[in-house]
Amino acid sequence: MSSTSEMPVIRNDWRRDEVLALFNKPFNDLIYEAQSLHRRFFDPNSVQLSTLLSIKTGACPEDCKYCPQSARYDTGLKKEKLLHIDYVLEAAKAAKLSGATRFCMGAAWRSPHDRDIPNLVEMISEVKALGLETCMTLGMLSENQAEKLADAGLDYYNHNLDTSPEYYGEIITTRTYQDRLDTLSNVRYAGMKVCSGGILGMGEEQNDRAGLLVQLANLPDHPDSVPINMLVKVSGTPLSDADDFEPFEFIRTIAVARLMMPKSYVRLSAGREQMNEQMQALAFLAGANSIFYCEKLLTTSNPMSNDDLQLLKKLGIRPEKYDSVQSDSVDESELYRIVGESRGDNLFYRVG
Ligand code: SAM
Ligand code: DTB
Ligand code: SF4
Repeated sequence: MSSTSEMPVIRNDWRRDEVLALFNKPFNDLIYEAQSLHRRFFDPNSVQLSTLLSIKTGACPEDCKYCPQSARYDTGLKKEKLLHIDYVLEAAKAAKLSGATRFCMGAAWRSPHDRDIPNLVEMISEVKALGLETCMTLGMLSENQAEKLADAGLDYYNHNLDTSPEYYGEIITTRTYQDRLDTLSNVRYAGMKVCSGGILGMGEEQNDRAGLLVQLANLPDHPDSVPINMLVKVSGTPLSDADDFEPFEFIRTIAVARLMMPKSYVRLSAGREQMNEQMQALAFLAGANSIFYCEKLLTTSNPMSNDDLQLLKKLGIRPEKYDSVQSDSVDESELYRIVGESRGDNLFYRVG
């Protein structure tokens, strides 16, 4: 039983000064505290695997300075209309076969058109029928649109705050911070799980990283999933020449997110291809317990699945299972054998 003077672990009243104090603890103390709290709520040797698919690519009217999909920047990206359901299902089946438990579908929209909703509803129900959790990220949602996606059974909706309220205007001018908070509130109200995080390495200061985490942790409920992306610098975007982000500061941000939102999945998200194995291991030590898995993010590349499985194996980390998947799916060792064979190598190991 905790004494009354002790701070509760789940808090929605974080102040920026105390968050900055966490950021500035000695590295070993910070990581130790984050890992200790992590162990109270999660299996420390388990990581959730989500696979992304871009279901509508490029030609986005928004001006997010990091994004290769904005129509305002010449990034050489081939634009594509909303994918046919058959293509989406093939990709979802492949993701499941590779061991992912969640399938995240992303569209380069400011917000979905109402005419797209029936197609999206079909994608949700058919991907779910494969035994995968579903997630979508489609831009801003009205209350009504959020309800329709929730009724279709969408498990998660991803909508990032990206950075602090003060720095936000340096990155995006075509929608406001409040627009983003309103979408998160519509998603929560409709009963879907919230996935929301941000991007590091866009020229923001530590104060902005603290500000982002304060916004996320002081929402009425902590997001169920918190993606922490390292900026992927794409040629043609205004942030293509941003300075490299300091690796230890990245790890510190993961640890502070873990301490502020102890029950949330903290996802080591975009940018893993630019991180070595040691850095990813430190991110897991700091409390990250989810990754984007399979060779592509939305439009940029991600580490090869086999490399990820080899890393998890070296660290003794098991891919998390999804309860409803278990009864009708091949067992984990079989999944690894299939992934290994499809790459023509001999990756076959039993986890757990
Ligand atoms: N268009 C929708 C939106 O913005 O909400 C959904 C797709 S958008 C690509 C999803 C998220 O991907 C963005 O909010 C941003 O956090 C992340 N993202 C986009 N480009 C990125 C990059 N170059 N590096 C890291 N993260 C990126
Ligand atoms: C999130 O926070 N990161 C993902 C997902 N949510 C949609 C997207 C990363 C995109 C990286 C750049 C690209 O591949 O286009
Ligand atoms: Fe469009 Fe989303 Fe990219 Fe912004 S982040 S330009 S809204 S696809």
